[in-house]
Amino acid sequence: MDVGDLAALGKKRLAVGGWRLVKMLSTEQNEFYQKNGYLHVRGMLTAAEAAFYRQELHDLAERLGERDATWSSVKSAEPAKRTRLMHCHDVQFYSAAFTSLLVDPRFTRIAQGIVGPNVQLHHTKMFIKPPENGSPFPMHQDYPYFPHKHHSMIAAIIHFDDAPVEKGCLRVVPGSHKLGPLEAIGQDHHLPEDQYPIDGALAIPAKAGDAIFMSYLLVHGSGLNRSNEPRTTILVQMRDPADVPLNNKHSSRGQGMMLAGIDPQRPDHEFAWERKAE
Ligand SMILES: O=C(O)CCC(=O)C(=O)O
Repeated sequence: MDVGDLAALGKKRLAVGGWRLVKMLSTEQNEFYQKNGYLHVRGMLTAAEAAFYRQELHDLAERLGERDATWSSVKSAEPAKRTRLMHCHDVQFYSAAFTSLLVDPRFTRIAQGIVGPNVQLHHTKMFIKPPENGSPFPMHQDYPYFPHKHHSMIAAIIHFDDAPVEKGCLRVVPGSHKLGPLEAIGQDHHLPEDQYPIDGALAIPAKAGDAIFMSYLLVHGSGLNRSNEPRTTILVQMRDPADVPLNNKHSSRGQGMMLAGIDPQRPDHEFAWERKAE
């Protein structure tokens, strides 16, 4: 096969799987997302797949040992009253199963439908809310952690077990992404509790295998896990590679990996031996 054939093959692939020709979201899904700032995709993974990923995360949590990521604003001063949140950043660096999941077309097609043809990884996080005392997340926007000029950043929370209300499921304020960046408080950038109580927000109970996609401007949080089972999820944060970060405080391993499409402006890698002496 010569170079000409290869180019033709590339074009053919684009015509078959290319973003311009394939509708990524239904009209209904698109309208719902534009209006509400989030989209609940039911059954993105099968129950068996969700169970496999769940086990991977629980095995990982065991290898890592206790790591509590409870937000400072909800951490009780009294150790006996403390809640717990097991956490790992950049899970795909710990288990290859998650590398595959990040580029699973069932996942990336929805992300493309929201972000556009090119979807770039920002970071991933595992959260396991342990039974009976799994920490809540105060209501917040993700914006202050990694502000971007064009607000293309979205999160997807993929559920590996059922998350009913009593497990501390995700809660959102529908349409709040239209308010733009809000003034946040404290080290963890939460919103005032009296204006945005967790229990006052809309609960989105989810099933194992569901994914919830949302804008980084959407006001969201989640309650305490009071149930007798863990709530197991990963959160994938993604953006359009052409968007412009307003600061570089939040860097992560794997940031910049393309999950779908291309990076139209990625600079060439510079090898150490190519750098000019200062
Ligand atoms: O997993 C959840 O319940 C919410 C996580 C979240 O809001 C975050 O990490 O920003």
